[in-house]
Amino acid sequence: MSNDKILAFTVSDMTCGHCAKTITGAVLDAYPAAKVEVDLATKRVSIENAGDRAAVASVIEAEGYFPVDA
Ligand SMILES: [Cu+2]
Repeated sequence: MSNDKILAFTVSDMTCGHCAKTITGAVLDAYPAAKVEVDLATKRVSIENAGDRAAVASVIEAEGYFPVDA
């Protein structure tokens, strides 16, 4: 199930390029058609064309990070 709304999370424990890559990869594995944008400076992750907010948050949490609504 996908839709075209944009979800935005702040992930405070996303501290480096490796974290960004891990999170991006996990979201794309779950939602191959998604578009993921990461801004490390603001710890913000924007995700377009994925699942609902709770499901996408779960994917990020499964990697060991703690996304909060941004
Ligand atoms: Cu990192």
